[in-house]
Amino acid sequence: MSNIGSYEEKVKNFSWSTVETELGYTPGDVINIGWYCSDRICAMGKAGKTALLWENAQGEKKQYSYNDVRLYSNTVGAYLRSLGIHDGERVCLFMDRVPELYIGLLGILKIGAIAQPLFSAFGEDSLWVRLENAGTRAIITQRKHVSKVRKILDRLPELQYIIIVDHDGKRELKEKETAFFMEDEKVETLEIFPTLAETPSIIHYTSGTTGQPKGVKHVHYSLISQYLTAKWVLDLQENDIYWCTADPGWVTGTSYGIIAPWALGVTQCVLDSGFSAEAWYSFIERYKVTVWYSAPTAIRSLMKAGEEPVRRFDLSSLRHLVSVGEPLNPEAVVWSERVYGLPFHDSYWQTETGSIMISNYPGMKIKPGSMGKPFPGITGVVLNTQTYEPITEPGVIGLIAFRPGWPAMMRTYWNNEATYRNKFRNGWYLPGDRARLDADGYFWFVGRDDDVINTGGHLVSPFEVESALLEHYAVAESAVVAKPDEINMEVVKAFVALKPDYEPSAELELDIMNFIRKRLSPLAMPQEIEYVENLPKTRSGKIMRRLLHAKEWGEEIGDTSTLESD
Ligand code: 6R9
Repeated sequence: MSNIGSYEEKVKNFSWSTVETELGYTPGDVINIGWYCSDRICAMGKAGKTALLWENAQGEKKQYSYNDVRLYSNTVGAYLRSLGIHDGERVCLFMDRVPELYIGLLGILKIGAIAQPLFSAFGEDSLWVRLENAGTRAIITQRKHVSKVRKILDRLPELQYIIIVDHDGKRELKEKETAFFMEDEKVETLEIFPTLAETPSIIHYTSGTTGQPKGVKHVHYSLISQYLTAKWVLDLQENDIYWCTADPGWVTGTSYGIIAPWALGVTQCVLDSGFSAEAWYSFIERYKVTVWYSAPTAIRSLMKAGEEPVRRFDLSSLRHLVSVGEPLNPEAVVWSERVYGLPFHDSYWQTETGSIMISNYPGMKIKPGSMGKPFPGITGVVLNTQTYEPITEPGVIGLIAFRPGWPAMMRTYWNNEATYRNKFRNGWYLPGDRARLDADGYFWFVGRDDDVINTGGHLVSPFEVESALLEHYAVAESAVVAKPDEINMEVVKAFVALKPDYEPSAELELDIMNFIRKRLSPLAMPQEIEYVENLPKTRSGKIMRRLLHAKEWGEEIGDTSTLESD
């Protein structure tokens, strides 16, 4: 029997206050995610239960009980406090998927500070923009990533501490650096900061079309949504071994890779290593994974690897599969049902929504290619693009919209209230995606309503890449668009006009690619660079990305009346 039971029944009788009661929370009380994910589970008699099974690429293994998570998150909290870090201050987590990242997040939350998880693959520019915007006070990192922080340190006056979790003493600590070992001490008691429902918990950075990345501000009350969605969509149960393949630098890796499973007292496992079909299947076999939350890019890569590796491993422990991040191709659903004997269930949400909004629920009929239906308690519709009124006829494309008010909804964009306000029309929150509804009320994703590139589930802003390209010595101008890709759905493509003294060459192309990889990240790196003499522009001088995009996707170009040279 699934946790949700009947979807229709749950929609009819829904109330968030039932979750509050289940979690022993009364409005106005202290609610602290760090405490809920560790101390409370121990107090429920599960101190000895395994919270985390961890393994890295070298085969090194670690295991932590809920009591370990409680004690070590206390250790992190106490250490940060000893440095003078207090509630409301931003502490960045900049690490590979090491245990310190997962447990550290709870430690930060326990003292009421705000956690800012960032991908360790970020280069110095991507890192700087986000640390500067958040006014981050401390960064917790690993030796291998310190050099990136050092490069930008003098441009970050508010950054006081660089906390290194694996300092080996071989190299001297430099200015602002300090060594910290989570497992050196078990701090039995830590005074939990009395965070309330609306106290900020996490800032997650996400890319938009224009401007710098936006810091999405979440609060401790988001726990209510994350707990229930994980219970009903991921169907997490007492004896599950859960594997969320997402990195906590991405919202999926925190909402459903740290908070939800631990608030439910479930055992989860983490693989700190790159992708290969064999490595993943052998991980599932070794840990007897039962619930698997992954992404379409990974699923497409697994499809490409074929059925032969599937047969070499025992995957019989699997019982429920869920996907997020991009459109899940209907073929992927059909394939997984045939090959694993289980279909992937699509789920749709965003950094801004904080928790799953639309999904295919256990027990509900899956229509391959559809995202499913809104989560109980969520009013989700498709709006007319002109009037912002809900569309009632099935099959008509419009904007996805939600009635605000669910617990995990972002509270604002950090230092950017104007952009936040602009996400609402007629009292609806607009995630910026287009979809259509069918006669049964299922949502079918159509596309984004902006130029943001979704590469393998990661959002890349063309603006950010264009800005970085301009810093390259040979680039005069550039336009960045999405290009279709079999595995990643979209990849970054750059059209580049060179400065007068430079000639196009393959060498220069590689140099530009590497420049972006180092400055931003491997994901933001253009997979292709096309040299052009001039970029198509409007009469007012704006680059017409739409034109270049249409060319890449073989689409109609549409209205070009404002094109400069027509
Ligand atoms: C959790 C997460 C959000 C954007 C979202 C949409 C796309 C996410 C999807 C999907 C089609 C799905 N997206 N899930 N598109 N089907 N099931 O992905 O957060 O990184 O903020 O991205 O990703 O465009 O608006 P985030």
